[in-house]
Amino acid sequence: MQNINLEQYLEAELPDSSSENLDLRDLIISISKATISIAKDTRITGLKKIRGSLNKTNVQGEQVKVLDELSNDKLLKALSQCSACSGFASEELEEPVLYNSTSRFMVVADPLDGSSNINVNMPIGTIFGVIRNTDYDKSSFIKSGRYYISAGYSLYGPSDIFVLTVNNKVVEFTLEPESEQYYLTRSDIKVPEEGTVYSINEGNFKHWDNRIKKWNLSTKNPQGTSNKTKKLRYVGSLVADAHRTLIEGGIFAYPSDKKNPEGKLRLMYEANPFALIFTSAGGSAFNLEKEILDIEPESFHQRTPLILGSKLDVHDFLDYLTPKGKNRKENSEVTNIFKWSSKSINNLRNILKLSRLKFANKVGVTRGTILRWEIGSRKPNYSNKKALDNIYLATRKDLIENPLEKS
Ligand code: FDP
Repeated sequence: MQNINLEQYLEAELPDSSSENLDLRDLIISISKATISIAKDTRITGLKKIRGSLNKTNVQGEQVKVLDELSNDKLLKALSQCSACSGFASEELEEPVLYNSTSRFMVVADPLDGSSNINVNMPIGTIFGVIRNTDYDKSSFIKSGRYYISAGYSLYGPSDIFVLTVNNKVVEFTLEPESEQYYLTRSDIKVPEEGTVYSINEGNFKHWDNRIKKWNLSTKNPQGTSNKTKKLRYVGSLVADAHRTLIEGGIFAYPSDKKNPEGKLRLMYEANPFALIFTSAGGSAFNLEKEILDIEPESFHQRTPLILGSKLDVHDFLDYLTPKGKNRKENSEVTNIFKWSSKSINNLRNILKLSRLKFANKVGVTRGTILRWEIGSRKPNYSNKKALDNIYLATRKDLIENPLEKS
């Protein structure tokens, strides 16, 4: 396993047969190179005098650290040179940057996550998500997590690692510093069904809803009456806390509270990438009501509560809010699936000016199936939806309107 580098992994996972795969490979390599350069900075922040703050605040009113800005610049530059990337949006930019409106993908990122840990040499990271460019415009950034095709993060810690999800698989690479190459060190990561750690900022206890207080007390079990005690671990860098949860299981929670009524973490470049990674690895990712991937965003920098981790632990937490999973749904379809309804299928066929038979041939089903989808008596399955995605994306340059938006 040691000998497979990131390029080789991507060549096998995203074969040359499709130009979309080639674009995605290019994009991921560009991001990974920027993270290698950021990793080099993180090794010597004290020596390079880059562990302090700049005299300015970002769009969220938070103090910008020198390393925040350096990391953002590195991603911005790397992506501007990648022809597969149509635009970049990040925590450090008030507005997304558009390079080329017709390229296939958009990138969202938190260039340097956990910045309050820079000054004390604790783990920090870079988080990113890759979204399909469906609208040729900045509005492509404001999409639910179901539109993300890939996501990942770098964790700059004792080792520098790069965790990636494509095609529903989650893998980890470790940076070999001399050759400056990422090598595969964990393949097919699966979140354990239940874990022994809970991770939450307990300093916020007094601001929590009573039901969250109840969950917390039961989890830490101060009376020693329950047998479900867990250990507390909280680094305060999302990348580090989430990575431990991904590998060892358990729960990471940053709920909303009286101080942060919307939650603290950002939906587009913190919660959605981790939600895609956890869901792909068989774990769960919710706000306090629904799956993170199903949240329809209203603005790019919006915040959300984030509950991540082992299925059993996340559902146990949610049971304190909505007893016994009332109306709670989980959808394991995490790859490039748009929401295909009877109306959007019909819209797509009409825009392409195809008869039901011709359209059916393109999708690989019968004419009758198309009819049933369009009248709503049957729904496309997972691979049908992938075929519809591909038809939509392959012809998207000719599409004036997005059929998905009209459903
Ligand atoms: P930071 O403020 O240091 O940038 O996204 C912000 C974040 O770190 C996350 O990495 C981390 O999980 C969380 O905030 C920590 O917040 P608290 O200090 O409020 O616990």
